[in-house]
Amino acid sequence: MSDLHINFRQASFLISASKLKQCPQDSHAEIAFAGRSNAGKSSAINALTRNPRLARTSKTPGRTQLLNFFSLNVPGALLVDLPGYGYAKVPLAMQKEWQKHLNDYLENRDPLCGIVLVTDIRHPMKEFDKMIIDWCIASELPLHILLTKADKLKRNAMMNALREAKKSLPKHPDDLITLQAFSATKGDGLPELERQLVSLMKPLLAQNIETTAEQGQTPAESDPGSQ
Ligand SMILES: Nc1nc2c(ncn2[C@@H]2O[C@H](COP(=O)(O)OP(=O)(O)OP(=O)(O)O)[C@@H](O)[C@H]2O)c(=O)[nH]1
Ligand SMILES: [Mg+2]
Repeated sequence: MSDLHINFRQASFLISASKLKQCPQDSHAEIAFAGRSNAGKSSAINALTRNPRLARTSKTPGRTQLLNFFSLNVPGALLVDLPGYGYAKVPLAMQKEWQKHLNDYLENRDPLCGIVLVTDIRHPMKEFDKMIIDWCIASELPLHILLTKADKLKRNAMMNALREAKKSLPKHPDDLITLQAFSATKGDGLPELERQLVSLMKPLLAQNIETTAEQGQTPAESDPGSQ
């Protein structure tokens, strides 16, 4: 596994999808960034990849309306910027349509190996966040919670918010849920986020390399994903 070095700085835009069927086939380890509209998902991806122009960010909530896929340097390693949830100004019918596709993606996307839930540290764990947390526990999908915009709080308030958020989590298996304070603006918490993502993606990527080697292929030539 040691030659498998995931470099988040080598990320590039791959494709946008509005439904599961359009999602890329050659994915082997995928991490999706979920969260309420305007929480800071796209900004977190840009901070992680050190590319401020990679995912589009905006002061206008509801900016990301599609599932946007970004590929990393290791074949089959993808990050996904999910549409924000709960933006009231989007017509209800459209919100329902997004929700349907989002649910379909979460329920049926085989290469999905973890969720990063992005939530504002000043008012975390709203209804959508709780829904994602419950869903991850029920489906035993690893969840990493980013309490973002931590730069808006003083250190004590930040530590309190982190402690309170931890306490508010429902009962879950050890190691299934991790949690950290984060700031996309300042880059605080990046090493921890990187470490967490690598630990979620690496086993699947290594497994894919092994399987394709057994089949006498290079990972890039490998069979399309298990969609
Ligand atoms: N101070 C501060 N502002 C942030 C941080 N992260 C994001 N923002 C700001 O929050 C706003 C929303 O950020 P986005 O990254 O576009 O949020 P999003 O979750 O992708 O939003 P949607 O695509 O609408 O769902 C922007 O004005 C960002 O500049 C942060 O860590 N600190
Ligand atoms: Mg966005």
